[in-house]
Amino acid sequence: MQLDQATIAALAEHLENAELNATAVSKITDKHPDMDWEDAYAIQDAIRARKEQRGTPVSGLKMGLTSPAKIRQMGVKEPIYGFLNGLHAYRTGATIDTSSLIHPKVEAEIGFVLNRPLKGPGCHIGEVLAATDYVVATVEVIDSRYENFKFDLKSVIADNTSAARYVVGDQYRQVGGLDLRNLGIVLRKNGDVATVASGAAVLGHPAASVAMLANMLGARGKEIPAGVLIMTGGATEAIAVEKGDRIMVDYQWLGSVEMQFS
Ligand code: OOG
Ligand code: MG
Repeated sequence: MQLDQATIAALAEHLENAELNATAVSKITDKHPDMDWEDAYAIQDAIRARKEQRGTPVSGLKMGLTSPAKIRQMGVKEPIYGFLNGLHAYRTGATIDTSSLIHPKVEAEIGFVLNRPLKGPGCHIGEVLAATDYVVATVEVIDSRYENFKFDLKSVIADNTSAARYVVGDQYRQVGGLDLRNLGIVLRKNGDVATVASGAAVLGHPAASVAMLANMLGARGKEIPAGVLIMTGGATEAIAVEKGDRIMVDYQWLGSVEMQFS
């Protein structure tokens, strides 16, 4: 760790305020170029603790930067993880208010829910599939708190990986017999196809993303709990949305997820 506790607390407050006030700020590594990975996750943890102290439920975990499309778009190479805010969960068909967001984008993701906890090291796809209760179609609405949606890895980890809202489909499928690598995804914006992907875009297999999460958490003495939503990261690149836009994402075998922005 390079930062002291007071600086970590101050940066957590700064970034959470940017989220709550929907105002962009400059990336924190500009002022703290020496911060390290542990500092970045410590700031994220402090934001999580602030929310939990206020009674905000943490409803799950997310991986990010797990597909070539996202890596190309954001210019940062390594998978990262964050947490999901239960107050920001929506069901398919929802209307999402853009006035409390800075510059939202949507990305199609495959969600997993486990029936037992998983902890690395050594977690692999087979273990994830054996522990999966169901998979579900999800769309994440990301909203970086950084100006122009530009950041480096440490800044975005501290900013809870741009997590803002998420929308969940209404078909829960067991993984037995599902070829998750060949699960086709078509994302349409206002009726036009904006981007397409396949499950294999996510680290070769979306369950590999869950395994990587278990291993990343295990390295920090933590685990993935059973029963929470795990978002495996955008299979597609993120598509900017604004007031009036309609998004519909079709997932082979998992139904569709729709939302509109007001
Ligand atoms: C960082 C969050 C990445 C994903 O699914 O790749 C993410 C960002 O792109 O702003 O959630
Ligand atoms: Mg995402």
